[in-house]
Amino acid sequence: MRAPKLGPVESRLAEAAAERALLAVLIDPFNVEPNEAGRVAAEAEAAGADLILIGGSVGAGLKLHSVVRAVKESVSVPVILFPGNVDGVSPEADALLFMSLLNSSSTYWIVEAQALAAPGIKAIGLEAIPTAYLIVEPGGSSAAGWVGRAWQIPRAKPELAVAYSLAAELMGMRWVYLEAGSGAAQPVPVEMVTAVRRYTGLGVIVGGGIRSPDLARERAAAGADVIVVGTYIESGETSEKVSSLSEAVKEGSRLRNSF
Ligand code: 1GP
Repeated sequence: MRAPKLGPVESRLAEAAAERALLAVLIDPFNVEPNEAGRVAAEAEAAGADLILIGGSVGAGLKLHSVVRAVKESVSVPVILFPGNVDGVSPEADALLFMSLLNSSSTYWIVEAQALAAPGIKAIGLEAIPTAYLIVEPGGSSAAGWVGRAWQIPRAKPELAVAYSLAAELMGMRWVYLEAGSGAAQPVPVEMVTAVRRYTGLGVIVGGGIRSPDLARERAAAGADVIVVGTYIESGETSEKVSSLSEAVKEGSRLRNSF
């Protein structure tokens, strides 16, 4: 057996997240043209985004590659894929969240899509970051939850998020993505973020419905390592919004580190 070793992108993220929570800007390649994606990513980086995620629940087909290329040409922060299915893989990216939707009721989203994609990922040498993907209420009715046949975790049951996260940790995953669904009316509860942070050693990624600096600050303070924002930024004013979000995530991190 070869001892597992973190890839360069994951090492960089883990080291940076140990200092403070990171802000990820999510670009859905289905919604945007490559030039626009490059411009938004460059503005986001200049305003303080720590990484760019690219992906979505509905595949963008071959357009994914041109969006990833345009973003890569525009930024120096890591560009990481957030695949919605087997077609969410591109050799142009720096790494990929290799996700299993652990609370899906379909084995396809837990392991079959991953098995179908894995040989291709290995063949192109793309860094895969092992990540549990958990859909939290109200995410069951979001695109990711509906497509992924998620048996959503109730908002009032942080212990269930902890149980799934512990299972992920014992299975060797290193990150958990707590997802309330794109455009969610309510983001993942802070109590759930705190509980997963407290009872597991996983890196904690939180996304879905974070549409204000306050919501980002609270989740960074609760122990999130990465705060993901997509929809809020899609409506424009990228620089202003990312700058306020970045400040809020830094402030939240100071509270997190004072626990
Ligand atoms: C969705 O968690 C991401 O998969 C981001 O959600 O679009 O609501 O920011 P928003």
